[in-house]
Amino acid sequence: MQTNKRTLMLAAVAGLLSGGVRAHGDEKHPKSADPVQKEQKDWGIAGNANTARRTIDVKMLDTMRFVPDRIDVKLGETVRFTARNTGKVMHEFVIGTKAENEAHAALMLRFPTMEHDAPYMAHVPPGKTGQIVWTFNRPGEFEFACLIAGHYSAGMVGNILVASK
Ligand SMILES: [Cu+2]
Repeated sequence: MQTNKRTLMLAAVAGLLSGGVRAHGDEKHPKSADPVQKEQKDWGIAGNANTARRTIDVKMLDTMRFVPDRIDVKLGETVRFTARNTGKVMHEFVIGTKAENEAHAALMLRFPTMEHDAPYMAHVPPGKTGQIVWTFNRPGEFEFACLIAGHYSAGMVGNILVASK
């Protein structure tokens, strides 16, 4: 199945990316490659749409910018993101740490046709809207980024600040 293939590939990528940054070994490892399984990430966890009280609309532009490019959320908040591609080329909305996104973007530059999918990313064709529901249960500064080859380095990135109070 294509979904499983993608998931396995992503798992391999995630393994590569997270190898050097794990500070402790308490992460739960999923037993299967079920794409709907919720896995705790350093930047939060997949959220339930029915607990999202806030929707944030983000535009994705061919000028390699997100509008807005800065989002403040509260610790524990579940947010529904609607990522609208108002341009003419494919864009992505990927939530992560700066380190994770940088490593992932570098990988996408080397393997531009690599398919990837996860609950914290949306691939949005021109004129379409993608949706992510994410629970920010870890405080800190994170990013949302487009990891299409060349877009991240062109500045297609925004900041998410998760305040602990
Ligand atoms: Cu893009």
